[in-house]
Amino acid sequence: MNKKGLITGITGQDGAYLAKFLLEKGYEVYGTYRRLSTPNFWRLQYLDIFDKVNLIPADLVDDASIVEAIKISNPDDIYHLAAQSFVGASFEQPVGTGMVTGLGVTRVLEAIRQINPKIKFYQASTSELYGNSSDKPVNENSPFKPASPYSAAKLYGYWLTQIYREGYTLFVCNGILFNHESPLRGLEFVTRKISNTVAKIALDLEKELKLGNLESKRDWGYAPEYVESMWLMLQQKEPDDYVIATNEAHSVREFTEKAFDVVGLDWQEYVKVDKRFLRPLDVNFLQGDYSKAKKKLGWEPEIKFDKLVEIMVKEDLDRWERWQNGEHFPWDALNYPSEVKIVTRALSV
Ligand code: NAP
Ligand code: G4F
Repeated sequence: MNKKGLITGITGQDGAYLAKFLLEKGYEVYGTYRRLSTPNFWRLQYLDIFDKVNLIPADLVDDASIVEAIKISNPDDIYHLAAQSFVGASFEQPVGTGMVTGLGVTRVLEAIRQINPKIKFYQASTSELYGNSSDKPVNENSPFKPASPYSAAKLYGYWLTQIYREGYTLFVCNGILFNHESPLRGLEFVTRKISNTVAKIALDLEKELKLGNLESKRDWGYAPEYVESMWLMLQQKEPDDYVIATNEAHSVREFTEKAFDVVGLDWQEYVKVDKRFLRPLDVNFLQGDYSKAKKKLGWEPEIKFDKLVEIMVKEDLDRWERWQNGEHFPWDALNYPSEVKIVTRALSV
């Protein structure tokens, strides 16, 4: 019989890629989604897997819906990816982020404990846990120092996962994933904001790109490769925690420069710094040492920085060209408002 995997947050970037990966491995795939007034399945449609997955409505603030999702799917493995995942928004919705990104983990773990403690569990932990603790590569033993409501909520989820592992001997793992990007990345995140706007500028559909902190550095990898590591963690004999990264750090400025290079334009002519995109507190540097994952999981990244930027810009360019030619396809960018229309607290500081 096929194994069954339940993905919370299947409509997100990682959820969609993981669903595709598990389907290719022969899994029966279930995913939770939120009931929204406008359907939000474009990533599953874009990957051509919408008809191949089973969708269950559930919200992380509603314990009953999580219990129901687990009972309906009766999974071998749960990949807990659902979260309010945007660091910037966590400063605007600090309480909601705690309820969803933090307490949501406990709700899923507790449902597993009560319904079927044999279910294996993957927790989407993050490099944001380290915050500004180091300007060197960090590993599984490095100290944490969260710098946002998001990362504090994720730190809570990280510890709950360890507590359920030790306290109830559940098979649960923390994947401490560093930033991973793709053409399916949400438009609010800096990489996709850049690739999408650069593509529009190249086609004369946009005039400028407004960004915040250009100097912060991230360890950016390619999302389709990162979801494989989630599955690998659940295939091991013992549950454990792993850093997944490229061990390279590049600045937002470098990403921007490379992205404009892809379309043959000089970034300095188009980029403006806008203080609305600065955060009350930012993480300046993140770089991950993934030696443990390489040794124990046999996992290693292949797509590095230059290639990643190229993939993202070329895909957004292709989409806008197809749209100009009258083609219709599932895509987020058409409905995304210019960020200038979004009023946040930062406007008044
Ligand atoms: P994403 O694209 O923002 O997807 C988040 C998913 O969570 C979406 O399916 C979203 O549903 C769902 N969700 C949000 N609030 C929910 C709620 N209250 N109830 C149920 N579902 C809810 O994030 P991602 O990039 O795929 O990341 C996946 C996970 O990995 C997240 O937990 C993120 O924090 C973590 N992570 C990401 C990275 C990265 O670089 N991408 C790195 C480390 C860790 P809607 O589609 O309805 O909004
Ligand atoms: O793309 P970002 O919003 O991602 P961030 O904050 O690193 O968080 C992402 O990665 C985490 C893993 O480390 C995940 F846990 C989390 O869920 C999410 O996926 O911002 C990256 C950097 C920040 O320093 C930000 O201040 O880019 C800087 N930045 C500069 N201008 C900007 C902008 N960020 C955004 N979103 N928009 C800007 O205009």
